[in-house]
Amino acid sequence: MKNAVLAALKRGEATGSIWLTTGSVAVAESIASTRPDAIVFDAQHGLWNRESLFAAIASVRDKTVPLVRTADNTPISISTALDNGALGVIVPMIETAEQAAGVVASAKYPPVGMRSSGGVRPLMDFKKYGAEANASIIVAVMVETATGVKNVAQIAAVKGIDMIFIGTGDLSMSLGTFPEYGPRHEQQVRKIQDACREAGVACGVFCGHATFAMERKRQGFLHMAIGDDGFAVRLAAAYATNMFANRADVDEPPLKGGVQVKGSTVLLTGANGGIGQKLLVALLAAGAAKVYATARNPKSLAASAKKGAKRVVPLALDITDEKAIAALAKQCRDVDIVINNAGLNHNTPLMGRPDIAHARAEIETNYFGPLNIGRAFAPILKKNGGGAIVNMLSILARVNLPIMGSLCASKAAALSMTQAMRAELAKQHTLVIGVMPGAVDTAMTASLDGPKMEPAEVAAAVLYAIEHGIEDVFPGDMASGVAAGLAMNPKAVERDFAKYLP
Ligand code: 3PY
Ligand code: MG
Repeated sequence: MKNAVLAALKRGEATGSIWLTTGSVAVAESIASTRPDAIVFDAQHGLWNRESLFAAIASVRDKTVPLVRTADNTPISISTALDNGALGVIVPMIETAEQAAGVVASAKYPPVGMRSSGGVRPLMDFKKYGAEANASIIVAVMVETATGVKNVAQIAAVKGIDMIFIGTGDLSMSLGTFPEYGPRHEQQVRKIQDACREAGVACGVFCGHATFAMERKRQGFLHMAIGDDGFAVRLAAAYATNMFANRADVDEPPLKGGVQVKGSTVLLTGANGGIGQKLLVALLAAGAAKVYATARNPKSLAASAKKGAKRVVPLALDITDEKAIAALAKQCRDVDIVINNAGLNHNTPLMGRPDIAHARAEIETNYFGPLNIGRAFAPILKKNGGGAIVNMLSILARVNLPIMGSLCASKAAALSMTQAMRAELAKQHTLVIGVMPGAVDTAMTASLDGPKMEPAEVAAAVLYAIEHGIEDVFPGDMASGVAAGLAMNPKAVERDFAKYLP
């Protein structure tokens, strides 16, 4: 009988478990497919019964190590778990060495203990099972009360205990530190760990999430609860529901709507670019009263201005020129909506360049440019009732594509800036939008292969976001797919993008 978690404990290597409370065989099988080191069926607080546990263990045991946190420390709770095929028990609320010795007796066959022989699974090949079980099954007890901590040295010294597992929730209740854990709680946790070290017994701890479990691993704990099924299901559902409802949390009020484009005055930078031209067309079609359309060379806007009759005001602007931005803000006092669309992409890597000239130029245009425009126009927007600022970012603000690494870094800076602008300008009711498209079919991406979305689609998504108050916009299937991937498995997305090297 192989037990990879027991072997790891003996080698002093840390493992992690997902705890299952929903009592669902389907959820158990699905979670096992993610290959955690162990799955802990929680029979103390979870919905498992004898039959569902039997079926669930069958559905996971070829992929992971099935363990059971028993309902309590009675022989029947312990033997039910083991007879169902669990490769270990984690017995809750142990406070004395006597109780710990009782757990060992219930979990081990004679002559070591007094576990009764039987059970559907063990009897399928009892000769083998009976011979191997005592040495292959993990016997863990939970210390999770002040009394348990007081007696932890004696508990750890009980022969046959493989691990003491700390229930941090109950411990904090018992110590009176709940809902904060705090230094007193941590002191007790470390006291348990020290006693385990002294006795040569493994120490595990409940963590709840993987980042904290990594910290506990660094601190020398050997088994961590790293997540649970209730949380996993809720997390994925909440991500989907909240994203779709354009809110951060179920308790947030529904979205209030955005800023009307019809009748508004808009400042649009980079109006002669691939997306800029389509934004201009879309703004006019939606009834914008006036669009200050800027470009470094305003002559390039002549045709658009003509089509827009008197509603388009073409202006020269280099967005890296602070003085020009200040002069523009003096001239355009009636702006309601600012669209920071101008951008620069040298399509070059960060490391494989002779110098940082491209990186610096992209930061100037993609970060300091919109920042200066935002700072210059925020007072105007405030005076005009709040309005909106739209920052044209890229999905590459969220993950770096090394063939254009410096562009990505500048967009990441601009994304962070967008969050700060949003926070600071909330009190003046300015809606701040970050637009993160994938590859768009413009001159900027001419050298790139692969699918690209139409600039008109991006423009449509921007106008929709302005009018509906959507803060984070992922136009198109590429961007929205990457955003979903980043929410689920950011490392996998990073590794995938890392393949695109110069
Ligand atoms: C606790 O934190 O008390 C536990 O038992 C973990 O489920
Ligand atoms: Mg507990």
